[in-house]
Amino acid sequence: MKERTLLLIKPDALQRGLVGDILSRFEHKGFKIAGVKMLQMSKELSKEHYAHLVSKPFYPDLEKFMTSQPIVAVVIEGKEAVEVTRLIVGPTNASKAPGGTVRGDFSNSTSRNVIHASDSKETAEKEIHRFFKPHELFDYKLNDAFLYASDE
Ligand code: IDP
Ligand code: MG
Repeated sequence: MKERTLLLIKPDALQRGLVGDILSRFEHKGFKIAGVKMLQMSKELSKEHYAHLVSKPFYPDLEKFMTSQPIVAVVIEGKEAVEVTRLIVGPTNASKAPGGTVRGDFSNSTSRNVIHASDSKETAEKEIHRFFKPHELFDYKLNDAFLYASDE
């Protein structure tokens, strides 16, 4: 039940005033915000976070974009947080993302797709550690009885 994942609300979303709309989708789904902060990514942090993409032709644009303006990093907690969050976010190419997903509703671009979400439990652990110190994450009570049956 205590699964956690990392979201990054990207510079395009902050510039377009979409932070509240995006965050509310995860709250309304029943997830808990375990941590939240604004930061501006360095080039080094971008290279670490997107290590799987540094050799791609689009990487220079991705790095420039992600480091150009502040972002909002969020740790989301709840049942199957990694998988469900990816479903709410939608596919990488926002042009093809279904309506109802964050990317489908707010973007028509692959490179300016408003949000990042960890893609596996292992990645989530690493990414949370990359962006948050332990004391920046909060363990507080929500009454889960309103969200799930006790046997879920
Ligand atoms: P994801 O964000 O859906 O997990 P990844 O493949 O991990 O997708 O790529 C990370 C980010 O790199 C994407 O969200 C997008 O901003 C950017 N990106 C991925 N593929 C492309 C591409 O083909 N062109 C431009 N940007 C891309
Ligand atoms: Mg990814």
